[in-house]
Amino acid sequence: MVSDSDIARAARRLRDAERLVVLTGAGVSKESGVPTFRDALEGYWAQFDPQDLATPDAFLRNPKLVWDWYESRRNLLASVRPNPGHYALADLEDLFPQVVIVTQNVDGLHRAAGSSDVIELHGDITQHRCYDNCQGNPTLIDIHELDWNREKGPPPCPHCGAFVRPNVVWFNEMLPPGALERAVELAKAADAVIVVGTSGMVQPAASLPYYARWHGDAYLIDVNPERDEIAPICDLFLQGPSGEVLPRLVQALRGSP
Ligand code: BV8
Repeated sequence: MVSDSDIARAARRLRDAERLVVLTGAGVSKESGVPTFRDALEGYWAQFDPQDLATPDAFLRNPKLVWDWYESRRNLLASVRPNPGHYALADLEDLFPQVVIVTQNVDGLHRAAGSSDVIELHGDITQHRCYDNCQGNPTLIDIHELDWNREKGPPPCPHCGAFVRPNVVWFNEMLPPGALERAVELAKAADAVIVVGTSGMVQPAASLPYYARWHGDAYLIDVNPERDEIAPICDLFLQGPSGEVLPRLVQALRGSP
């Protein structure tokens, strides 16, 4: 349980910040019921490692397997809601001139909670695009307008016939144009960075706190029930679940003189 004194200390150090960047990972959605990326997959999917499925090679090797995995994750998302941690991050916009959420998550829960400036580094699992981006990057496709034999896996692109795929960034794929560049500039210019719910193992997202550390004088806070790869370079480690820690932090910020 994070002490009240650490929460108060974080609030004191954040109070005068003007440019706040929040980097989130799968942990911030855990209390919404969304398994983290490194949680063991369940049921039929337990036999797979997400890192082996979230790749272009896996999709091209077995399009139906990968398509069905994303379909199962999208179906789960249809029943989940933002948790108090997402709402607390959205509330920060009332307390600071600039708050940008840079997320590795593909679940859309920050936007659903009301955050207005969200950079989705790894895309959005509820969107789909042509594998070849035949009409431009990205060529978004609304699969609800398509009629295809779902037993066969992904539908063909209505424009060019290539596979339709989830609009997410797979391993060994480039991040969306401009997203990483903006996130790096924001990290360098930030005067405070809060890192929430990430193991800090996936690049280039995990490098963002280092940009803030090396290129600026940002105050870095890490929120995670476990010590992650980012904690050692942070000024303050608030050890606990984000759904409990973040609302306490916002409450302290509202109450701080
Ligand atoms: C790229 C979308 C250039 C898909 C995802 C060797 C060394 C270093 C890097 C590499 C390397 N070899 C290859 C690379 C690059 C590779 C990479 O980083 N690999 C790593 C794994 C070794 N990266 C890439 O390929 C990236 N692209 O580099 O492009 C390039 C181009 C061409 C050729 C080469 C390079 C693209 C990476 C994007 C991958 N896509 N997601 C999908 O979701 O299906 S990443 C995936 O992992 C998710 O987005 C997830 O968010 C993300 C990171 O994981 P975390 O969010 O941290 O989640 P995790 O489960 O790990 O941790 C959860 C944390 O939450 C834990 O710490 C836990 O303690 C905490 N927690 C639990 N409960 C709570 C909590 N926290 C708070 N509250 C709680 N209640």
